[in-house]
Amino acid sequence: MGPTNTNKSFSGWNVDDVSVIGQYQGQVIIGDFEPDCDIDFFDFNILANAWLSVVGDGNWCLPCDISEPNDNLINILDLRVFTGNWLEGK
Ligand SMILES: [Ca+2]
Ligand SMILES: [Ca+2]
Repeated sequence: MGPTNTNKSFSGWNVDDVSVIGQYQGQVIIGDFEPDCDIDFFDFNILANAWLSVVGDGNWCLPCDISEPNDNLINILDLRVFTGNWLEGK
């Protein structure tokens, strides 16, 4: 099949119907709240804004609840996990 244009189209599929789309296959880093594949002060800022929040609080941040197990509270247990991964990534 050949390419399509405004003058003529072919039955079935055409070469310009094919596209290649990349997909990120990298590792998810726990604590990468600002998802850019690293853990830095941007992520810390998000954790700090959610500090001592619980479910239902205005500053609650579900992704920040990274303690094991999750306990619906953002506190030192989450900070320990976060600092353990500090500067991971890029
Ligand atoms: Ca990040
Ligand atoms: Ca927690």
